[in-house]
Amino acid sequence: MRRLRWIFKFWGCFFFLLAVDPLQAQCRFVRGDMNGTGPVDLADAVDILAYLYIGESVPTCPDAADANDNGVVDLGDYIYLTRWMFGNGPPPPAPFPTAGTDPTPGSTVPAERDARF
Ligand SMILES: [Ca+2]
Ligand SMILES: [Ca+2]
Repeated sequence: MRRLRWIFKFWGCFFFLLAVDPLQAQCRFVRGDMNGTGPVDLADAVDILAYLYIGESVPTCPDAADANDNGVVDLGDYIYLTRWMFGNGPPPPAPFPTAGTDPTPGSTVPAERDARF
C-alpha cells in the first residue's frame, strides 16, 4: 500500500510538472510573422486585422502576432508592423528576423483571442 501511494505521488508530480512547464508553452517564432510563412510582410499585418476584427487567421503562435512585444495583440501591432515596413518605425523586437523563443516570457500572449474584439 505504501509503495502504491508513492507511485501515485511520483506520477502525479510528473504530470503536474508537464502541465505547468513554461518551456513547453513557448514556441519558436519570428516576431511579426503572424501567418507563419517565414518573412514578415504586409500579409502578416493584414492577418493581424483579420484576427482582431473578424476572427480569422488565428496565429499558431500568438506571440508572433504581438509585433511590439507588449503582451497583447491589438491594433498597435498592425500599426507597429506597417510603420516598420514603410520605413518610419523600428523593427520588431527579438526574436526577429530569425526564429527563436520569446526572450521576454513575462509578456507571453494568451492563446485565446482577446475578448474585447
Ligand atoms: Ca509572414
Ligand atoms: Ca502587441
